[in-house]
Amino acid sequence: MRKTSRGRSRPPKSRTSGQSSSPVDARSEDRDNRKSADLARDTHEPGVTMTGNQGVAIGDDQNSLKASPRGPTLMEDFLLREKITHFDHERIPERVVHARGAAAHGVFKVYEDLSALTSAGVLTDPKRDTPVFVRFSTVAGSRGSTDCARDVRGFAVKFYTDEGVWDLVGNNMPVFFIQDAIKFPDLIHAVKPEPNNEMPQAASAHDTFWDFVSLTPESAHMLMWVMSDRALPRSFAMMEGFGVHTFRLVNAKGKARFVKFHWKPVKGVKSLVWDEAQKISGKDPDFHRRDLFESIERGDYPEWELGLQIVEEKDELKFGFDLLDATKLIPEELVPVRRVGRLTLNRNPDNFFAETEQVAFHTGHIVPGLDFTNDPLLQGRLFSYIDTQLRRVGPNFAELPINRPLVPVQNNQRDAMGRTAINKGRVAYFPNRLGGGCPMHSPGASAAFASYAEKIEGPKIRARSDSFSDHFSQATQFWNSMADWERQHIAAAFAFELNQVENEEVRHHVMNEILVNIADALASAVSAQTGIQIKPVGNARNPTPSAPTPAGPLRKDAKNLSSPALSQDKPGDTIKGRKIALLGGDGVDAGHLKAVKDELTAQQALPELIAAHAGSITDSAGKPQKVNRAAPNAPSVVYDAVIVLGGASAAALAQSGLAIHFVNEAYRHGKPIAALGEGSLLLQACGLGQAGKSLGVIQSKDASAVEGLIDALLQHRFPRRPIERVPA
Ligand code: HDE
Repeated sequence: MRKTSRGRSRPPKSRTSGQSSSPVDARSEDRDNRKSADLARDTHEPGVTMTGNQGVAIGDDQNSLKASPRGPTLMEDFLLREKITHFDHERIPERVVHARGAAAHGVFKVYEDLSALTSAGVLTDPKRDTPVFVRFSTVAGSRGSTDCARDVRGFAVKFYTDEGVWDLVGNNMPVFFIQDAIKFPDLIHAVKPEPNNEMPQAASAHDTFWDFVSLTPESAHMLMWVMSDRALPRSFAMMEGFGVHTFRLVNAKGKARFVKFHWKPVKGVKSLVWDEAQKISGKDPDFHRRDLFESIERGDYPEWELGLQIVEEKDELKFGFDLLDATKLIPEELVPVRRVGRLTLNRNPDNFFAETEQVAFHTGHIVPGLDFTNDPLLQGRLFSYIDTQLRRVGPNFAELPINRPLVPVQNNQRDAMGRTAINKGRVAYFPNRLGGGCPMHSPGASAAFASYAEKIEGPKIRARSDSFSDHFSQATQFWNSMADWERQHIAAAFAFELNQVENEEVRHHVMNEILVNIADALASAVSAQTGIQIKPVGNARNPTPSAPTPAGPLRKDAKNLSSPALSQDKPGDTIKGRKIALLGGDGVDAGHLKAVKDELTAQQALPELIAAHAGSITDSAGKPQKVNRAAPNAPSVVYDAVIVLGGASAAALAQSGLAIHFVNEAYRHGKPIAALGEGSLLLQACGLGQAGKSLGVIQSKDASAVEGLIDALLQHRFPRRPIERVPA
């Protein structure tokens, strides 16, 4: 009677609904993915006959057992109790930070043998496909919050290597707010919703956050990143990833070098704008996870290259900042990023809870060939992650299918809640004779993990190195590296946040202890938008007198530092995966519609026809055309560009408030706009008839404007448009 099949749970059909041929490849790739095969052992089909948890068949799951049809429910009803109590226990504690996330399976492959640098198999064997599971997240919001909050994004990669699990638990920004782990609970308490009223959700724009950072000048550099558009990624696939800390690579001879890890997105680094992000948070709070899920389903696999910045040990102290200080980055212009391998995400999880929620990352999951440094933030994380997994997932978290390594786990750790292994034998200790000495130390020295024998000498002391005290030079460097429009966005973001802060003293201190020390132009732009006066406190050498860990002297060249690699002001080379709204209606020009769809689909972009209602419309040739979304369900904020099609539908669109708002809003957010033939009527109704190509507005009598639109989409956005008077 009990008929639960234990094969892969995914019916092949659900993977072939995409537009490209790649899902077929996905399935064959997937069969070769050893972690997918491993997970298949625990993946279940729904089965045909319903049973209880003990396997007994259930005949009625809709009525509880009662003393007569209108009588009380009986305690005897073991099926009711089993179902309800299991339901009551369905949740585990959400992550204290990074609660909201989305994840995918994939594979990593190194381009060439890096054994000169490391003995880690994942980085030395170019033939090896290492399965990975990658989870992206926001930091401050709770599990049900929005994807598009202004926030850092987590970028956590679990590599299932042949030598054990390696977790690279990074972010989409290369630096962090604080230098020492002991400050982390304070930072998080400050940024999370305020404890008296649990507001605001998933936002740093409130008093406690700015109070904390105004007294924590080491956060200045990271503040620049989170106030920049990097905090508003267009897609997970369009953001960089960073290991943040300096790690070590160690080769088979025991020679160590410092390394910074980077993930470089193949689609380039592209962002939303703030007004758009806020609106998406209402219209589609799942914007990023939907984008990730759908792109994988259709075979547009997100990809990144792994980059390494290598620093020889002898060069450790040559940079003018400390490599152990996580508030500093190594400019790519000083140490180039060597691209060494490729990460491809090609399969969605089967079950969000079992995989995305229960995956347990830990900075201490590393393999031979890698090692830590003394970065005090990293050192603290080494305590925190194991602790949080024990609390959140339980003592046997490492046994769960998503967490277990592909290699056997053999030790004398035993028992505890939820244990699945049935360990045989009477021996659970080492050394032993009774078990033949097993499991014993790894005989091949190179196969075993050995900590790098760094020489450490010094007093036991609760202090911070002076080399960590320049809190502003790299914040200035970030500002100097930005394009004009990126600077405007940063200043506007600071202004937005500070305008939400009620306490005048906090506002004053952010301005006069932090912003004035980063850049005069930033301080005056924020001052103009917030009304906070620039009145420096303290003296120039020690500009943050009230901070417990005040700033030290700046670098002499601070004002001139710049790292052009940090700017997003560069065209991309693909429009793959961009969503383009096609505005039409009954009588839409059939030729336009076909030409536009063909051209965009050939570029692997995603054209969607939007009309007044769902179902279909009739084109100028009298043929029905499927509508992808009804206008009220299709906000412009979830599209990358808009094309107003020609034909009889255009006149109606020019009279539609919804259509006018759609185009105005797209214009305001810098999105490319094209009008074909009569479609120009809608642009005129928006007052955009004269806006030209240089502003990303393209008009043509025929369908040729679509080519201009594709060029414009490669620019991503037109942030220099005059938008002050745009009513959207
Ligand atoms: Fe985390 N962090 N963190 N963090 N972190 C967690 O672990 C912590 C830090 C990062 O998708 C927690 O499983 C401390 C830096 C990511 O599951 C917790 C400190 C960076 C994720 C924790 C930091 C990160 C976490 C919460 C200061 C970038 C999500 C739930 C020393 C390099 C991983 C959990 C996922 C998650 C502690 C700072 C990245 C509590 C104490 C710096 C991507 O252990």
